[in-house]
Amino acid sequence: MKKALVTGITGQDGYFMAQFLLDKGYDVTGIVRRNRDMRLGTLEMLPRETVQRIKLEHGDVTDAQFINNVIKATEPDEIYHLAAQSFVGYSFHNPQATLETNIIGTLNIVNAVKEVSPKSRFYFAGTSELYGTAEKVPQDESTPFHPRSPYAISKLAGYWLTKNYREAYGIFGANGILFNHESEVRGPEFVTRKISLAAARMHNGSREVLELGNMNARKDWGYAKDYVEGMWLMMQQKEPDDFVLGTGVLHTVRDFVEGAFEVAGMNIEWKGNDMNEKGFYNGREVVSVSSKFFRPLEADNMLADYSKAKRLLGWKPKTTFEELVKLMVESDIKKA
Ligand code: NAP
Ligand code: F7E
Repeated sequence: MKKALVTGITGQDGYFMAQFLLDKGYDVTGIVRRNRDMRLGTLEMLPRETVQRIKLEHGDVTDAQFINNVIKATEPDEIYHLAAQSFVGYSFHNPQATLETNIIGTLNIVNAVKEVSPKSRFYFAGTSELYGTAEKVPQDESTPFHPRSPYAISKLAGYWLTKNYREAYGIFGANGILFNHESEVRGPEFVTRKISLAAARMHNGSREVLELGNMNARKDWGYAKDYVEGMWLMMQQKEPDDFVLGTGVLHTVRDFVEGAFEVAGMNIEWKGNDMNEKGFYNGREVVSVSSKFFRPLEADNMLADYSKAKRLLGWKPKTTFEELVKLMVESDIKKA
């Protein structure tokens, strides 16, 4: 039986990765941060019998000794390093914590692979944020990077650590360069889930106003479940390599709002521009713009060219933008 170690198993991608690997017959170990309530994040949304099949190790990826011990004891065939401070907006407020978790956490793992488990294959959760202000549209594996946030800078270091340990010590280190991927278990601070949750509450009678930041921001949004399969495929290749995963389709935050409210049975009418833009349903204000949610810098024009993944991994996204919006809002309506 193949063994996998997943960091960040209590996050969005960890939720889908854990199920994917269990379905493939892997023996799965997950790293979980201790908290006083012993909460398990997204894993709590899985059936209890599924969670019981996962071995949990409590610790922090910034703790080198802990990481060394777990990797030495487990000797996993594959390590999916998904743990990160992943919220771009927060990284502007707390760059130090972001860099510590994302850089030192990654260093600890590649170093443990080199020292105590050199046969373990390593996946690094890289991001389209590396492109920042993109010099070429769409972006592929050879597009130059220009990170525009402390988060993106931390991920650039992780990307290069993975490549450096691959080249210097021969570890199997694969870099996924993944564009935005969302789901029904996305963290509530990310814009798609913030919108789907608000649309669901309003569908169920709430009379709130949803405050958003940059409505013109355009993202290449896919479904997280499709992307974990791509991560796994990268780890089944003969040689470690870097791969872009995305959809190749751009939508604005405004498009997401319109789609989500439509699924909730509310057609939005827009009035005003820029900071004065507002969305109305039946004459009532339901969406407004607030400076609170703007960032000092935006990463723009990020559109995936995933042709290498398609050619070499046989990977392509299965879920359209419309299907993604629908499944998120319907899930939130059910839960609300
Ligand atoms: P997420 O939902 O924010 O999950 C992050 C996970 O990391 C959580 O399980 C969190 O644990 C854990 N974590 C954070 N700091 C830790 C630490 N110091 N020690 C141990 N665990 C720690 O992120 P996601 O959306 O699943 O993304 C997975 C990975 O892909 C991340 O590395 C992210 O940067 C990257 N990525 C995501 C996207 C995307 O669109 N989703 C795109 C490109 C790359 P707690 O539950 O304790 O907080
Ligand atoms: O923002 C705009 C915001 O926070 C998306 C992470 O998984 O994907 C994710 O990072 C866009 C940005 O995700 C609000 O300015 C407008 O342009 O949902 P987000 P993100 O920053 O793209 C990348 C690929 C990762 O690697 C990250 O880990 O939406 N936006 N109004 C807003 N964003 C938020 N959060 N809240 C708003 O009210």
